[in-house]
Amino acid sequence: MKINPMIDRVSDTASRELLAKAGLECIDTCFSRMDTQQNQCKFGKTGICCRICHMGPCRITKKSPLGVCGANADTIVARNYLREVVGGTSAHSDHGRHLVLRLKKVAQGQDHDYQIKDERALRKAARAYGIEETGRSRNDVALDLANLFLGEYMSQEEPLETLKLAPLKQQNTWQRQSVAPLGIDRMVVESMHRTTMGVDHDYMHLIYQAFRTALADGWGGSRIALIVADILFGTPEPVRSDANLGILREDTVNILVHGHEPELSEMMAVVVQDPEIKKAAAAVGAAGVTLAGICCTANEILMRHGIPIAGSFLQQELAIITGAVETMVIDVQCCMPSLPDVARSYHTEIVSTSDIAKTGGATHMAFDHDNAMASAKKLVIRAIDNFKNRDPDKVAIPGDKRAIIGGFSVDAIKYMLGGRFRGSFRPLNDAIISGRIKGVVGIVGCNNPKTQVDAYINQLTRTLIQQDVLVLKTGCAAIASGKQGMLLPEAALENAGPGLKEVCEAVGMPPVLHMGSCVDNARILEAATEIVLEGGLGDDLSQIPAVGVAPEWMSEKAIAIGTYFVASGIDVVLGQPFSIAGSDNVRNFLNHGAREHFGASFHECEDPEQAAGLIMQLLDEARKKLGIDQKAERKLFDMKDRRELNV
Ligand code: CUV
Ligand code: SF4
Repeated sequence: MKINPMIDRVSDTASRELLAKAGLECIDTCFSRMDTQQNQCKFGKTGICCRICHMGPCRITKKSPLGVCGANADTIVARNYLREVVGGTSAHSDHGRHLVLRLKKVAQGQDHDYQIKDERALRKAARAYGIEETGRSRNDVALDLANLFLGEYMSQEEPLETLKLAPLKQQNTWQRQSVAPLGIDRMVVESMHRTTMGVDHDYMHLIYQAFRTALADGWGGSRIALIVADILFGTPEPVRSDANLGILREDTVNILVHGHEPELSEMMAVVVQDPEIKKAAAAVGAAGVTLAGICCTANEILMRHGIPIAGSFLQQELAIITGAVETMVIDVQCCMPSLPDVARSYHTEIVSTSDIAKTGGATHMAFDHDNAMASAKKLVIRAIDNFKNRDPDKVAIPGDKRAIIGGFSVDAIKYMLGGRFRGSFRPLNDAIISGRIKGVVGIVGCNNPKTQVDAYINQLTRTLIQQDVLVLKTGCAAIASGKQGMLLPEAALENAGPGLKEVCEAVGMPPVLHMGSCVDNARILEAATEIVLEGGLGDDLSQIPAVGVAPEWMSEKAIAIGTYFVASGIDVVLGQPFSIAGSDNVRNFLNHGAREHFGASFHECEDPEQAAGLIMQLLDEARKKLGIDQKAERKLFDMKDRRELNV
């Protein structure tokens, strides 16, 4: 789909200005490369291209319905789908693994730069996993927890311990359907084995393995990643900041951190406060150092430090085109290999830092985890040194930036709802039962240059809050709302329906909640679990009026996330379909059949208004089943009402 003129591929003014600048300066971006890639392969798109062995590649057509080995479309599509789930699961889980290994070092006293920042979170997690914590030192508890988490990766015969954090009935569903995952690493290796030539050919068997593997992501790697990040870096609390490229400053050294793993960015956030760094910046004539984030790293350091978000996935190239970025630090996931090419036209240095990720043309400076502070400092000093190379003639920083509030961990939501001493989801459950809030919808995932950036996400968000739906956000979908000013309670409340507005005002909660990065989608499951445990809305996740949406997704990670949502009983609406259209059987199961076994399925919907209609219908169905579809009296009960009710 060609969107013309070029600048209409993006929505916000900052991106529009920079895309126009890219045109004038003849800089290629993903948007122009999208055109070069026109007529993308329809075999790939529908999942019927197989490259698993070298008798192929094979593609399925009417005339050639079988690959050389005899594999049909169902087998090929299901195998490809499973491999994508494996890709996504690996990404989140490896991120989690790195954090667990860090926690272990900290617990062993081998780490001088990181500490256990949130002891309460540590002890809470320990209790959840049945680790004795009373009267024990925090390092002892942390070591046990780290070892337990490593076991979650390595377990060969026992299902994941983390599954026990789900409602009991949910666990039973997974048992009954035989999708309770064993160790994360085992699931990934086994899935790769099963999809290699001549192994697993039954499409249903393959889909079930995709569900099992995805659960090892949502209730394994991702959940573990966020638990450990909270312990090491602090559980997020609501924090004010700004979003969009207007946060860059002409008079400061500008450093962007981009990617996913929070270890380095956390350290950078600390280092830029160092008086020595401020002095070094002054020495090169800069007013200081501006640190900001791109993609999910942005979400991580926003949530914990209030550091501004420079932009989302499809703004990574545009950020460099401002001409005002000294250094872009990248690690893993969603960092485009084009970055050094774009940077070549400016003074920006792209520095890759992860041992597992190098990019041609980027400077590689491996992040020394054992000397994290010194490593982060080195990067900042290098950026300061680069300030003198900035060409003022090439600088154009857009004015667009919006105030935002982020940092809504489940603990923070509980606190908002009930206060420090009686934090609970009760007020939310009551609001859902009374119909003031119709349901909860998670809008998550990436941007994709196939459609206008942020357009679907933002329109859907508005329509849903107008219809009294509480919206939870993560990833680039959260950044989209931020850039539109919708992460500010006042602005969002203006757009909210009367019921949602009433509740949000009563408890002081915005109607659109920024819950973090991609791994933080597991926080949405955690919130859904709290709703179930609080009572009154069914006893497993499939019964609560909740839906997940990935409007503009592009990553394999989104496929894993969508799959673990459905496998957890939560319906998922996709703005563009998975690559499964080549098999009616696979598509039918994912879009319909899954409902019978898991209580949820996928839905494909390319139009945001239609999606909103579908979501309201799904929420209404859930409400009807729970018997809460009758219009409740539109009044919050006070103490007098309660006494009269005799409760
Ligand atoms: Ni991990 S996966 S584009 S940064 S949300 Fe953003 Fe989020 Fe998708 Fe990547
Ligand atoms: Fe072709 Fe079968 Fe080999 Fe796939 S596994 S490439 S379908 S021969």
